[in-house]
Amino acid sequence: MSAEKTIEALLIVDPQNDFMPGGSLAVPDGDKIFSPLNALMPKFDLVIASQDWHPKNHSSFVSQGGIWPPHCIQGSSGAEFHSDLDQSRLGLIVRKGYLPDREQYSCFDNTGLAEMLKCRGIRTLYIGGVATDYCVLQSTLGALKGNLEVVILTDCIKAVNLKPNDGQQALKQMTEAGAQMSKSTDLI
Ligand code: VGL
Ligand code: ZN
Repeated sequence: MSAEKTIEALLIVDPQNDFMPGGSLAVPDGDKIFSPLNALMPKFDLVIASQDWHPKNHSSFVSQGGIWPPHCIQGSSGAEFHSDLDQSRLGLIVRKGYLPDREQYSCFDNTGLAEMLKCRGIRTLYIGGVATDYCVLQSTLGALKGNLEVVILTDCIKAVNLKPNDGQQALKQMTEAGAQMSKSTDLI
């Protein structure tokens, strides 16, 4: 008899051109996540990446009364994964934000991801990506609600910081909700 191995997945939130330096909604130092995340991929049973995937008239855009510049428009180069992401190990891609009237910051909002992970026996989800204060935060809260254990990779996330403390606040909120914090270097 062998002890049951915990099956673990890595979720990389929105590693897309528009969120990287030079993109339309650039997250400062966003591209620094790739080197540690690529190095971690081989350790996981499943690597998932999400894609913000908006129609041209998405309600989050300033033109529609929202707060964001147009970003991650379906089929545009800005919506593509950044070239530094090692796509060879992606086992699953989750798209969100494709309905015009729905914000969908969370990868677990109406995507079926929690059920899918459960079907594959995954109980622990490591999370990196952008942005700490929006999609990483909301995806973490969604994963915890779905009864997954969550470990945030603190050196593999970057914040937009519309207000200077938003990233710090998000870390606090995720911790209080039950997420663990770890550096990727502690896992290798
Ligand atoms: C995001 C702002 C707008 C994110 C997505 O991926 O965190 N932020 N859309
Ligand atoms: Zn968006």
